[in-house]
Amino acid sequence: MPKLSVLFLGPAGSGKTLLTWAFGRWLENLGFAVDYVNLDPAVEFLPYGPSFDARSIVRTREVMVREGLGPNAAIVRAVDILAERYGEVYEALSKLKGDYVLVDTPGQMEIVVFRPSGLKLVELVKKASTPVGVFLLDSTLGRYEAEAAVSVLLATVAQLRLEIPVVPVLSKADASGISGGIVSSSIHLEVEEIASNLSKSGTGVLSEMLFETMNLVRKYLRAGRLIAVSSVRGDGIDELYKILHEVFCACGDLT
Ligand SMILES: Nc1nc2c(ncn2[C@@H]2O[C@H](COP(=O)(O)OP(=O)(O)OP(=O)(O)O)[C@@H](O)[C@H]2O)c(=O)[nH]1
Ligand SMILES: [Mg+2]
Repeated sequence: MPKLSVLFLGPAGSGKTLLTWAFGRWLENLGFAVDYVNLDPAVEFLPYGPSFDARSIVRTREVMVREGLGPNAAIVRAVDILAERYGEVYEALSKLKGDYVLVDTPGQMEIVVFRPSGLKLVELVKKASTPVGVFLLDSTLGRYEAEAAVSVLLATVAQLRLEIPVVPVLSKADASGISGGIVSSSIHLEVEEIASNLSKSGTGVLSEMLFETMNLVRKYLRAGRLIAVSSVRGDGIDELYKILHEVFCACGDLT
């Protein structure tokens, strides 16, 4: 039974699939055996060779045609079908023998984080291994400070929902001009500084809200710092590995 799994979570297009590949390649270069698991029935192209592929059970495109559904309803239905056939998924997951199992999740993060079928699939990963989530937010979407705050808060929500440790990570560092690696040594201070800047610029309610949510973040978020990665250049991936290792160790499952 594999011991350590990493679930790549995040909004559509945030870079989950490419980071699954880039992180796996990095681990393989260190000599680890890696199993890749694709839980996205909608994906057309995968850069990695999956040990288990949700599309062996259901494909979103086929569900669209068969049930006359639009793309969003079809992916929801496809993930429901996958969760209904949980026995097959669990059997495949429990047979994996790699040192690490990297789990690529569907584009629509709300399916994984909020719908029972997504939660069921995460439960199966939890049953078969010790999981840590990596919550990606695309660093090219807006001001870096705002992305940092949002990624920390969304990672906290995912953690509360999935009941696994979740590490926030800014993706696509190369495209936004951030150097990969640690962008803030303390998430706590970072978010407080952002809140204080918002307060100075007159956005009082937002600032107050961020201060309030800091208590939640401080209490529940496991990684003490925020990092950025580039799957294209490969930078920041060593820091991601260090953080995940710390979280796995804190879970007491590394022997
Ligand atoms: N420049 C740059 N582009 C990236 C990086 N990671 C992903 N991308 C690009 O972002 C787009 C989406 O990447 P994916 O890895 O497919 O993202 P995803 O979150 O798996 O997407 P969905 O599963 O469809 O939600 C692709 O065009 C990637 O090439 C990165 O580190 N740097
Ligand atoms: Mg993907």
